[in-house]
Amino acid sequence: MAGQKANGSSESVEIPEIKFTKLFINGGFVDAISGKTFETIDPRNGQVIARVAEGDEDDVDLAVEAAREAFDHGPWPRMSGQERAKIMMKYADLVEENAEEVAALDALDAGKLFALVKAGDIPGSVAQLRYYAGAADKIHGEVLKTSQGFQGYTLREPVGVVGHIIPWNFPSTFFFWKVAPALAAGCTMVVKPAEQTPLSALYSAHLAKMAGIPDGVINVVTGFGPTAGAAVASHMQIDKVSFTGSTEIGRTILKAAAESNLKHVSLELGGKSPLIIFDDADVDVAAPLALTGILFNKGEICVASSRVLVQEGIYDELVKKLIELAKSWVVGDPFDPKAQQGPQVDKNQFEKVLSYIEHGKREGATLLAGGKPLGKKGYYIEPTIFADVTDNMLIAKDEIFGPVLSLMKFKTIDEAIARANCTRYGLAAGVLTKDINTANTMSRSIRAGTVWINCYFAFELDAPFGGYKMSGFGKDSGMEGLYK
Ligand code: TXE
Repeated sequence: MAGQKANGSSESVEIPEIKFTKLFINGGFVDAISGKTFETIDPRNGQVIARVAEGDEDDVDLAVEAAREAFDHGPWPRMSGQERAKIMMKYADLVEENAEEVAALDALDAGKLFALVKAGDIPGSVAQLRYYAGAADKIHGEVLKTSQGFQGYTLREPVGVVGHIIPWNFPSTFFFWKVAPALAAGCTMVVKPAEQTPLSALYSAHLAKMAGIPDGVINVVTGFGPTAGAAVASHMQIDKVSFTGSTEIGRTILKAAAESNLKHVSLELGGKSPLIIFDDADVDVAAPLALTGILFNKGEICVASSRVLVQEGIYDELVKKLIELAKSWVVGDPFDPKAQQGPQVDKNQFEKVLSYIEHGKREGATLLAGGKPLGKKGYYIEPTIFADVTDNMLIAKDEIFGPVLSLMKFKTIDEAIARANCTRYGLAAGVLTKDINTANTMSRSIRAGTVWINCYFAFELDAPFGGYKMSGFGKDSGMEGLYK
């Protein structure tokens, strides 16, 4: 790595030189056809990190042409699973070897904690590549038991050219969550990273080339949602679009797919996940879990435990502990190893979160901690806790996507189930209890794709991930992520 020292950090983490800022199409880095570029901004200070090629419909056309050619006539879908696996393993090794540089790009672009990205997001991405590499030669169909003397079988075939539209909160993680299973299946693809965080996707495309992934298999078109993203969603030559982002844009994507070529769609959208803490839970375990459930990645995570429901018997004790912990929580420069929370990704998100905090105050929720921006520059926000939140308040209903926790008190298990389900979302939930019957009843009664019992954020490679209700449909991760 070369470059300046990370601003404000107490250790000598060097921020990387930005090497890749152009579109990656058919194995090479190219300017946008329009010649346009856009700024990617450092959320620590609002300054420009780099100017990046601004792809639009014409560039998406070129990228799809390359992906189409690579799928229809190229070697990738025609290789054996083992051959693809070998290249994917090499790709995983290269990501691992360059973990520090990729992590620094995500920290810089998204305000994510450098140490956590290096220790979590990047090893997780490497593991995804290795998991799906292992699956590449095990994609079988079935022999069917037919009547009347006929033989029948099914074959699992790659869906074709896939469009991946990804968000900014986990730039590398989502890149590999989407790319790895598609590679294993023999698909080719066009990735549209979020405009806030284009850098690690371009770097990862360069590593794909080094690993020997044939030209045209992975293409990356950086640019904005309404132009580049919309062109992916409505493209007649894309066979599937896999989207992670807001519910609002999820709806737009589905409409575009319906109105173009009826391409397959999978949507991983927002959430308003409840963490339900019963009287028999250990407060010393529950309080830190509840706090990190909302503050991890500064609340910019679709499964944040943004609603914490606490049974009345331990409510006071838990709230006291939670406030103590929130007060010692360190918000600071994402390159500083002592920081536990960096800045929100951009000015829009920063302002959105602050406006929800103001809503909470006006709606009559009790502010127990935080509630303000932090510092004079950058998009930092204090860890914020509201109590006495009712189900119909906006802060209980909308995905805030920031460090803002809504606390609610409940009496009975039936009340907990009803309130947990009182949301248009259904992505995840957590339950803390020592009673197996309570745990089982809750996990079957909560309408959410994932229910964690006595843990939170317990992501496993082989566990499928996806939502109910307006959190979307389709799956990422696990073998279902490969099949759906
Ligand atoms: O999301 P968008 P935004 C939620 C979270 C957040 C809110 C808004 O609540 O506060 O969404 O964030 C691309 N056609 N999540 O505005 O717009 C866009 O370029 C095609 C939850 O950033 O949905 C980016 O690549 N694509 C979430 C991606 O969609 C379009 C993660 C996501 O951006 C498009 C992020 C269009 N018309 C936000 N418009 C999660 N589930 O983890 C935008 N895009």
